[in-house]
Amino acid sequence: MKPRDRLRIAMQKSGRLTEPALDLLNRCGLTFRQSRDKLFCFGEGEPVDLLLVRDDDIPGLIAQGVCDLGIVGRNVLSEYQYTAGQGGPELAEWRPLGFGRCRLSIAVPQEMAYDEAAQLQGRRIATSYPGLLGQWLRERGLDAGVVTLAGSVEIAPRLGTADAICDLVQSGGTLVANQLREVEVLLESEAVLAGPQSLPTDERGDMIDLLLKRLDGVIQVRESRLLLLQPSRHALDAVIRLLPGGPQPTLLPVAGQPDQLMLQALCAGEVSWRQLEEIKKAGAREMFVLPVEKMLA
Ligand code: PRT
Ligand code: ZN
Repeated sequence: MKPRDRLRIAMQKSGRLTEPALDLLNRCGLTFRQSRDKLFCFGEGEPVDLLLVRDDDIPGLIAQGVCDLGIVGRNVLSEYQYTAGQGGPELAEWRPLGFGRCRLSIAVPQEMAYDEAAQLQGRRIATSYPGLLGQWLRERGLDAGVVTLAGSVEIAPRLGTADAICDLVQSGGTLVANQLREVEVLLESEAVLAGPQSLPTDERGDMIDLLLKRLDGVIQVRESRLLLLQPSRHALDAVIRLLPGGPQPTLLPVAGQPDQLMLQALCAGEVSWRQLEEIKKAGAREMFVLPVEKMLA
């Protein structure tokens, strides 16, 4: 294949991952001009283009070298490795992206007794994930019938085509609506940045490197807050002990108030009202919690 000098990222054309994936790329400073057929989006600033496809096609496109990276659910990536991708190049999960969270679980009809996996022996399980389910059964030495369905897996037990199902669960609402209950979790999933095991050695490798750094910054700030407050000098130790996790805080003098300090701390994750109230009680005032927009370590 002719070497490309622009990076190409595959993402879902239309579905649950589309909006958050595009938002994430935008936050990394990547913007795109959408083409008329909406399959290919040309990158405006950086040499990075998008290919909009069905999520199931993403691992294959990376394996074939049509795309350099892809944003896809771990569930789809892992399933590909066990099925269509077997014998092909190994794909790597470069970064977990923190959206599209769900789990691949086995669920049984509510009235079916279930205490342990051995009870699935000889049963029929409907799924769109035969690779992952097959592997899970093999690891436990279980022999169960895997009924592969493209969709509407949850109605299989009612139709009598399966005794149990193995499908994605998020809130659990679909299971409840179909009188099923979750009994085993096979995989915790979220959207991931997928790519080949090793980076290309040309400019695309450099571009991926840059993108990964920006991505790390974006993911980190998404979960970061900047905490500003004024502790009195004598309460400083007590206040610092109560700060949520993060790097060492910065301390500055406050003009005209020798007993006061200005403290600035980066916190990983939310800072709750309760935490603020406790810090205040320990001897701080003028407290602000600010979102962080960009960060480059
Ligand atoms: O057209 P294309 O093939 O691209 O889209 P798709 O229909 O295959 O995918 P889509 O958009 O439904 O999901 C894309 C990805 O989102 C999945 O591969 C998962 O990684 C992730 N994701 C997160 C989910 C869910 N949550 C989810 N709840 N994918 C599917 N579901 C379905 C699930 O299959 C079940 O039918 O939602 C139902 C369960 O939801 P709850 O909330 O009722 O438990
Ligand atoms: Zn799909």
